[in-house]
Amino acid sequence: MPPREVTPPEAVAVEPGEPFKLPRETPRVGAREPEPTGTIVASSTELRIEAESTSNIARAARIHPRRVTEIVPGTDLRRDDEGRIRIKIVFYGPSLSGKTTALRWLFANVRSLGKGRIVEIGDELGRTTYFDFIPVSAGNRVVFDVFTVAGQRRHATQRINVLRGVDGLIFMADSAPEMMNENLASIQELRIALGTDRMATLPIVVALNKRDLPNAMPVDRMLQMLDLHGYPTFTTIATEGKNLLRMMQRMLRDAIVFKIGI
Ligand SMILES: Nc1nc2c(ncn2[C@@H]2O[C@H](COP(=O)(O)OP(=O)(O)OP(=O)(O)O)[C@@H](O)[C@H]2O)c(=O)[nH]1
Ligand SMILES: [Mg+2]
Repeated sequence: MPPREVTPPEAVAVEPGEPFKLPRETPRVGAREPEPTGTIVASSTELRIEAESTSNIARAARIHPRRVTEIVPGTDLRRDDEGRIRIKIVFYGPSLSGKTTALRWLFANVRSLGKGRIVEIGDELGRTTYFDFIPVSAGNRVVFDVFTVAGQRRHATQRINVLRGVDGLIFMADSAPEMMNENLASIQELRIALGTDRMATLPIVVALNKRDLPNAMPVDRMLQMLDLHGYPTFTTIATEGKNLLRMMQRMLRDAIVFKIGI
């Protein structure tokens, strides 16, 4: 059966720092100057984020344009005290898209890889306030440091800081139509924070999560709106673990090939 077409919601006005709400009667575009916090701002006509403050946060977080050595496999390796190569994987995406749920599932269910302790820095409602983290080892040569970011708009600084030194990125979008604005804002922020050269060369895998929702947006429509056609894409249900392992295997493989060249 062809996917049912769902009309995405119009972008709506959101005050800086305020949680996302569905359309107001009167969009308050430009009602207040955005505060210089890197906060994502959506407007009724276009979705825009505070580009300058996002770039400033990225600069402060020392996310520089890629150096040539970084794109030549095997030339920019980080090793720990035990001589193991460390590869950093980051789950990025808007709040509530399922990043922590996916990491918890992988932590609980993947037996073939050695895992350290899971670290979650979140609030009492389970929303990440800084990051979640697990080290995952593949043999005794490589350790993947797997992080999730804090997706809430107000945690832009923490989120962008986690991107420093990223070697592989999973962009986890929410398939709920009413979350499309959040997905768009998040990918825009990511593009600004990483810069176009890094976006073009970094191994990136797309996870379209919450595919169990009866009104999940059609895959093609999501990829087109987010301009993510061409990346390896997985439809996932993080609460059930559906496709998470396949998605993760692809991410680890791409990151290792990119980083080490094997
Ligand atoms: N229906 C459905 N719910 C999901 C799925 N994945 C996650 N959820 C639910 O979505 C909510 C948010 O999940 P989290 O994993 O905490 O989201 P997050 O992306 O870590 O959010 P932040 O930490 O704020 O960035 C939880 O109630 C999850 O149970 C899914 O595939 N389907
Ligand atoms: Mg989380």
